[in-house]
Amino acid sequence: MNNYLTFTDEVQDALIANKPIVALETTIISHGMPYPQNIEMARKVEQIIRDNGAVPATIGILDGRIKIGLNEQELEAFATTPRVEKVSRRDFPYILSSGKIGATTVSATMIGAALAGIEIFATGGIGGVHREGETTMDISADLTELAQTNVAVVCAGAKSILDIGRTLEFLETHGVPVVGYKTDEFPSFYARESGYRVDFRLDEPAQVADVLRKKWELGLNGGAVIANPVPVESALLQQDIEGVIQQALSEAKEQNIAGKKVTPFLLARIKELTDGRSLATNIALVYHNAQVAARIAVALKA
Ligand code: PSU
Ligand code: MN
Repeated sequence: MNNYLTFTDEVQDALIANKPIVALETTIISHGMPYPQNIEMARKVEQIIRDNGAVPATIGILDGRIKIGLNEQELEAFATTPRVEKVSRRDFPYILSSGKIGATTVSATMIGAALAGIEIFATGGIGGVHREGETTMDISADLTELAQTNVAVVCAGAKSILDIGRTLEFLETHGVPVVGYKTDEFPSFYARESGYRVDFRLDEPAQVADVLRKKWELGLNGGAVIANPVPVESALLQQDIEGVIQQALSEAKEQNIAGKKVTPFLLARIKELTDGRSLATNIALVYHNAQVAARIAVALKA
């Protein structure tokens, strides 16, 4: 196997036995949620994947190695170390070379997963084209990764801190299928609605697995977005959260927050401005995505 990868025994055994595996990212642990909710989420999401018949592989960069699967001590390091680097495709080689601790975003986790031969990845939401992205050119590297790397990302859509319309246009141009899992509407992370439709709706894990199999067997390289709305009981309403999002966005502008600091800043401010309700929603949707991702991973091996 690859010279740069270190596997936990659990993941290594699953790979050898051709068992279903679901990749997980570390940026949501290090930059997406506060301690201690982040470590509780990180542990529980792994358990949900096991309970649904797959093996979890949380991915991060540590000691100059790409870790495919983390032990308890490593998970805690990502949850508690004060200045963990946020790693997207651009940062990957430098962080590996430096020996620093690097939390992988969707783009970097897809790279790690693909190197390890893992096809399904569960997260919260993908990055996208930011609002005013047509002038700032702030477009997440998650989108260009989805254009080229063969990993399906199960997520609750894209946050409405983003320009969802342009995000979907970008994905279309780059040939990335956007599948609605039991939904006709593309979800907006905290909310089940966005005002935009998905390209295709599928209601069964086996159907999703079949689409992925056909895409990759045809050599149509790149990922897919499997959009899975947050469960009703945990959802916020888009109309209720829009004001909070506007405020967080204008504060980011006033404080000249730019580059990779934008998304973590907005997530943290939205949490404060909703008295923690957005965090509860965030955690609930990650759990739901893990469950659906595990079922798709199982179907893909059937
Ligand atoms: N969505 C969340 N929480 C997060 C992120 C997205 O709900 O922490 C992270 C993911 O790791 C995603 C990254 O890949 O933000 C996108 O960052 P940027 O917008 O800087 O590309
Ligand atoms: Mn950005």
